[in-house]
Amino acid sequence: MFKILLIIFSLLFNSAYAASMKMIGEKGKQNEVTREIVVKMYDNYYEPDSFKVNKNETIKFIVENMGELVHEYNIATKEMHIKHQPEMQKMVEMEILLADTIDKEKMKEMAKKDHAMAHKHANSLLLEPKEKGEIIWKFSSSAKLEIACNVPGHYEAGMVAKITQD
Ligand SMILES: [Cu+2]
Repeated sequence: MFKILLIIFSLLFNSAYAASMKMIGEKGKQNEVTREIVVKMYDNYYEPDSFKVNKNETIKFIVENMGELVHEYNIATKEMHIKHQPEMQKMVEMEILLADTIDKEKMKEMAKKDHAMAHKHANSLLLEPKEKGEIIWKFSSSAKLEIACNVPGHYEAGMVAKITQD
């Protein structure tokens, strides 16, 4: 039996982000899943590195971190990823996000002080090496999306997968 550890986190949740969340689709329901896609995360790329989805399709992504570093699996627009990156940098500076681990205690402590920090995002996973997670996502929007890792340096290194719609 493998241990599933889902770490869905956020920083600086705000209404602008909430508005853009709707633009990228929505959290899917298990009984509407039509496809399961297994994705492996390495240092620093995804396999597969591109996805074709149909409008309104609900997909379950089963994500496993095969690398030696912490990686993120985040479904969003390019603009949202770019905006999210300074927040990830802040997590590194606060020593919550380390190269190969996440300080979950510190993350919890921070969430107590700032409830915005505790808000869970349905569109992203942050996984330590050997961890697995799942995201069920309904592609109800036709926005241009990409899956990316916003751990500092990884996006720039090419840790991004394109999503295309028919
Ligand atoms: Cu990464």
